[in-house]
Order: sequence, then structure tokens, then C-alpha cells
Amino acid sequence: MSRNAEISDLFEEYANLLEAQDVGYKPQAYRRAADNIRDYPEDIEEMAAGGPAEVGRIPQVGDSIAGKVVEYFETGEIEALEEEREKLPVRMEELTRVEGVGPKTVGDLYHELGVETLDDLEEAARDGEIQELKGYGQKTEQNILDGIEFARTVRGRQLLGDARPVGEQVLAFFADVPSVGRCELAGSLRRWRETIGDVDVLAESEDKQAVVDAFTDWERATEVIEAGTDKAAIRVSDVRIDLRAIAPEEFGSALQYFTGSKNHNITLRNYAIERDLKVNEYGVFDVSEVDDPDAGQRVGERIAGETEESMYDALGLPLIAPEMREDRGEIDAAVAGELPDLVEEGDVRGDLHLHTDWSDGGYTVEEMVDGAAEFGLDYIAVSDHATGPGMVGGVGLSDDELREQMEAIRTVAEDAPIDVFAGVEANIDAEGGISVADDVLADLDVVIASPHSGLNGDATERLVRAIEHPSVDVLGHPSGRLINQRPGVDFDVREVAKAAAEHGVALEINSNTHRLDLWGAAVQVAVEEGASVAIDTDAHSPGEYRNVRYGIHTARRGWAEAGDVLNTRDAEGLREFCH
Ligand code: DGT
Ligand code: CA
Ligand code: CA
Ligand code: ZN
Repeated sequence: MSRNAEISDLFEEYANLLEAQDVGYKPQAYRRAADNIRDYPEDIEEMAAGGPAEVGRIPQVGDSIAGKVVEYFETGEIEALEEEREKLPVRMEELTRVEGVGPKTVGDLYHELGVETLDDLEEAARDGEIQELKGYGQKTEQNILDGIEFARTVRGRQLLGDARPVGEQVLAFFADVPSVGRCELAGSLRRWRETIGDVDVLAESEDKQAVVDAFTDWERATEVIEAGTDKAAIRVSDVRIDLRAIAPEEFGSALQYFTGSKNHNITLRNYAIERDLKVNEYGVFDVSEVDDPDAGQRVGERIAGETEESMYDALGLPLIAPEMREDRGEIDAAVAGELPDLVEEGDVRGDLHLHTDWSDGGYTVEEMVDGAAEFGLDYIAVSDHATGPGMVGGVGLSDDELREQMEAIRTVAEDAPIDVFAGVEANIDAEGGISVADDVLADLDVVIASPHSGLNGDATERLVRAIEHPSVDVLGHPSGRLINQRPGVDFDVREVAKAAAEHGVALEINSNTHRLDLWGAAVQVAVEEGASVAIDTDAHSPGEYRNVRYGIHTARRGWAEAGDVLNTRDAEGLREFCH
């Protein structure tokens, strides 16, 4: 995993600490370096292993900054940063999240009032201490007060892959709490959205207080944020978990409501109103005989609520899978009886994208094969990196090495318990060309082409050019985005999907939870255009095969059926597609 963002954050903090102490010009240099490190396509940790000169290849990163990068990976800290932190022991990142509070203000407020944290800041503002300071008026103080609440709520969104295991631990915890019946994840986590604001959990019980008490007493809770009579919020591993205890007859309606998305619920509610029905977290109510349906939450005759199926059924609709509840046409499709029969976790039979110690993976071909067999796959394609733009020196294979590896893979395949294909992950260069010789590509079974560094000019054109290459079978992580780190190239998904459908190329859903690339809305377009998708893990170790579920649920977010997914085919079917 790339640590570029981690280093980048440290340099941003360093820049802010310097600026807070009125150091001129240096902060700007560190900020520029931080930006470039964050966006640089090579792994900073690997570059640092090559020494400062290697790190210095990044634009705007001079000797002094490169030295600090190497120091950090060697010693675990940057001494200069530690010194500044000692001089100004404030929570810089947290405080500067308040709109209107920059590093200079943080410095002033620390020196004048001893403000170190958001709580300190709020107290100083409430006590009217800030408006007393030179250069700060009542208006500034009020702005700060207004901004604090928002700064508290915009804590960064967590990756699905970090939040999901926490949510599942909550379910396991409640499975052993006697007063709890049904227990389900709700919210964005149940929809498998790629980032999660907070984890929502619903627990069915006749004794709501007992559920709240058990939850807030959970040993994993590092903080109890709030606790009431029927709901509570705690923090576990930096993730906020909202719990609601629900009476049995309202469990289905609460689950429907709190699963969201908000926009799905709004569209569903409007659909219901046209039919004289009222939908909310307490049930579906027939309000045809009611004068004022808005007079209360539980007005009219209650016709559903105990299960989610009963909710949709009362509206004359089939159950809509949580992953589809994003208000992207799913209610119309349900009304028309045209909901897709979504791909399921057991449907995927092989993995086409994985790495071994021939490139940057940590395990041999045999180990990756055995791991795949153990995980239950029918086949894999070994697809190590080829050299090319964006590849760290030495990591990618040359054409000769690819031929050598191809032989080694064929040898392993002879005795393997599953089918093993020889593949490659070739780079798409800035012009849309492929970084491997055509004759080598032609001899490989599966060719993935992926962008790893910037594409010149029109990214759509470059990707389409790669798709048109006669040997390319899969377009790997098409945008190259890293969630919460870099946006990836901006391309016209529909155009790329059309080209992929025309040329028999599958678009990858990379299951690595930093990528999830393609994402749900893009998959939906791809499927509409008749393109296949390939759900791959990009595993660098056997343990990562299990990440495939994140890709499968992303495919479901894009309305994909098993038939839309290349690697639900058997080995023979795959061979045909890649021929
Ligand atoms: P998140 O937590 O930001 O990743 O996203 P969600 O979707 O989990 O949102 P959250 O936790 O604020 O609320 C959970 C669900 O509850 C949400 O998906 C829909 C429902 N909900 C919450 N607030 C509202 C609201 O004001 N209106 C409607 N219609 N639904 C809401
Ligand atoms: Ca949530
Ligand atoms: Ca919530
Ligand atoms: Zn890869």
C-alpha cells in the first residue's frame, strides 16, 4: 500500500507549524513538495529505500526534503517535525479544519490563550476570550463558533474496507447478547458504499435500554459519544457506530429507513404518497381514509413494518437490494418488473489480477496458486507488472523476463490443483500505447492493461486506444484513482464502455478497497452499454483473495448480473473471451 499520503500529511503539518510561527517562504516549499509526493505514481517507501537521490526525482523535492523522507522510513520520525511539534503542541489538523482558522490563527491562539484542541477553541470562543485579542473581533469569534460544529462532523470518511470489519464485529457482539433478536447493519455500510461516514446498526429488542447498556459497556468502545434510552453512539477503532434499538414490529421499517440512501427513501416516499400510502421508519400506513396524513408518524392503518420485504411488498414492489438503493432508477425498474438478478458472492470463479514475487508481490507463483485453490477459486491468471511508465525501477518485468515467467507459470500449471493462466499487467503509456512487445502479448493468455501514471491529453481517447489493441483483454483499474488520496483520470465512462463492448474487452472492478475502480455508478453505465466487467483482487498475497467481496458488492451497486461478469465463467469460457 502506498504511503505517499502519509508522508504528505506530515509535511503539510510541518508547513503549518512553521507558518504558525511566522517562518517565511519555507512553508510554501513544503506544501508544494507534499502535493507532489501525494500525487506521485511511485511508492515513496520504495523510492526512499533507494536513498535521497531516488526520492529527489519527485518534482519540487530537494535534498533537504528528500533527506527527511529517508529519515522517516529509517527511524520512524522526522526530527525537525518533532521539534516544531514540541514548540507548538497543538492539534494542527483538527484546528485548521474550522473554517477561517489558518495556521497563523492557531499560533496566535496558542500563544495568547493556550488553545491546543477543538475543545479549548470552543471554550475560548464561548468565554469571549478571542474577541479580546488584538486583530480579532466579535465577528471572527462568532464565525469560529459557527465553524466548530462542522469541523467536528467532517472527520474524514473511512474506507469501506476499514469500516466493514468493525461493523461485522458489532454484529458478532450482539449475536451473544440475549435480549437482542435480529441485528443488522444499515446505512452506507449495508449499501457497500466505498466510503463510510459512520456505521449504523439496528438491534431488535423488547428491552431497548438493556441493548443500549450492553453496547456502551462493550470492551471495544474507546469512547461513548452519546447514550439514550433507545439509541447510542460509540467509537471503535476511530469509527463512529450509531446503534438504534427497535421494537420487533417496526424492525423492517427501521431497517428500510436507516439503510437509505436518503434519496432512495425520498423517491420511495413520493411513490407511496401517489398511492395514498405513507412510508416512514415506523411502517407503511394506508392513509386513504385519513384527513391529514401529516398529523403524526403512525397515522392511518398500519399495513407493513415487521420485515423489509413486507415494506416493499405493501407498495407493490419486489425487494430492492440495498446496494441498488442510490436513486439511480431502481424504483422505476422495480415498478416495471425489470430489476436485475444481481451477481452474488458465490458466483465468481476465478481471479485475473494478482502479483507474485516476480514483481512486487510477496509470494511465489506456487504460493499464490495454492492460496487461490484454498480460497475456492477454479482458476487464476498470474498477471505481474510489466516495466513501463509509473513502474518503480526493477519491479516490472521486461519482455524477456515475461517470456521466462510464462514458462515458469506453464510448469507450475501442470501440477496445479486449479487452472493457471499466464497473464500480465501491462502499462498504458501516456499516449495509450502498451508497454510490452506485441509478440509477447500475443502469447499470453490474459492481458490486463492499466494506467499507472498520467495520460496525456484526452484520457478517454488513450483508454480507448488501449482497448483497441488486439491483445488486450481487461482494462485494469480504469481511472487509477486512490480513494481519499487521488481522484484518478477523468474519462467518459460511456465512451470507454462502448469501445470495451465493441472490442470484447472487460472493464475491471479492482476490489482493493483503496481503489474500487470501477465504482458502482460507472459499472451501471458499463453494463448498460453491454460491456463485461472483471472482478479482480489485485492480490499481492494469498490473504487478499478474500477482498473479492468488495468488488462483488461494487458490481451489485452497478446492477451487474452474473452474466455481465467475465470471471463468473468457467476456465473454458474465460479462454474463449480472451482468445
Ligand atoms: P454515511 O454515514 O455518511 O456514510 O451515509 P449513510 O447513508 O449511512 O447516512 P446516515 O448515517 O447519516 O443515515 C443513515 C440512513 O438514515 C440514511 O442512509 C437514510 C436515513 N436518514 C438519515 N437522515 C435522514 C434524513 O434526514 N432524511 C431521510 N429521508 N433519511 C435519512
Ligand atoms: Ca452511516
Ligand atoms: Ca448514522
Ligand atoms: Zn496490479
